Amino acid sequence: MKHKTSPLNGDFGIMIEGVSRQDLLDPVFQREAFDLRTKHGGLLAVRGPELADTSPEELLTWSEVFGAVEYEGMTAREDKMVKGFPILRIGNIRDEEGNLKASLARVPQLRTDDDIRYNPETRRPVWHTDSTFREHPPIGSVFHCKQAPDEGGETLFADMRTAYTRLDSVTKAKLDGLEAVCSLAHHDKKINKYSPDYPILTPEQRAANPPNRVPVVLKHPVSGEPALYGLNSSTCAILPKGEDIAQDVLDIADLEGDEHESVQILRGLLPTITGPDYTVKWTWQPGDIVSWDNRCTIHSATGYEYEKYSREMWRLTLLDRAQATAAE
Ligand SMILES: O=C(O)CCC(=O)C(=O)O
Ligand SMILES: [Fe+2]
Repeated sequence: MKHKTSPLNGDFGIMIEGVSRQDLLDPVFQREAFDLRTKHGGLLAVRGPELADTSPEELLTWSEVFGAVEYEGMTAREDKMVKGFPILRIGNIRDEEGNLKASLARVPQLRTDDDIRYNPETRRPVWHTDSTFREHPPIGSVFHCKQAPDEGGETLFADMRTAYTRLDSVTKAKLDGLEAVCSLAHHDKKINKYSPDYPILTPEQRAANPPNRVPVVLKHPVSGEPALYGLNSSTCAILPKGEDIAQDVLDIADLEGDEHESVQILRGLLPTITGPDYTVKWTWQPGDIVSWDNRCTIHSATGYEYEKYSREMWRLTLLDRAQATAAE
């Protein structure tokens, strides 16, 4: 690679600097960037003076390097999408009438870097893997910054490959045999409990969205390396592989929003695996493009002064190419 590269935290995460818009379209650069991301635990940032002007087409081409871009949901959220593209805006920007043009979820701002570590009392930051409740969870995302707040709005990433590697062999063997039960109904009810405007699923929707099960230790299909996997707000129980979930456990999870105590086997690790040895705090500059791999990283948003600063991010979701083809 002829560009300057800087590791972000040991062997987790890598940044390539001096990247041009043309580089994003160059197959040789693309290949090298893909390999660098794999080697560095599934987290890659590119930065360069002209990247703030990256077009939707260029971003789409760049995203296809890392997976099959998802087009579903485009029409449902049209006002929050870059017109005509599978690109979701995230942030607090509004149109002339004052309507939000981006998907906004308010979360606390980091006060100090100590706040990066998961706090079991507040259950924040909301560290997660995206959408494991889906039958084919997305394999990653590409996130591009158009406008950044002067302070805050960082995205946090944690290294689930190292998190697994550093476990003792007894814990490893125990986790290897487990599956996370991930339910959309549970996820929505949990959010609804602290944010009552958030809708919960109707009984019909619940029936149409049964929980999805994912391994708690996922072997990465490209690198072959195992990583901890499957923890987010939809994770309602953790069970031995193949063991049925009792209907009453699922009902309590979906209808009351209460997580089964078995989830603690993963959640209990969070304070350790979101400590400084495992994490990257990415502070956005306009133009930055970060690509993360959901199969070996977890991430979290952080807040900023929502009335004072503007944040505009463009997000593409990546699917496994095999599944994306099968669905066509
Ligand atoms: O806004 C952020 O920094 C991260 C949001 C997030 O979790 C996501 O896009 O999946
Ligand atoms: Fe996310």
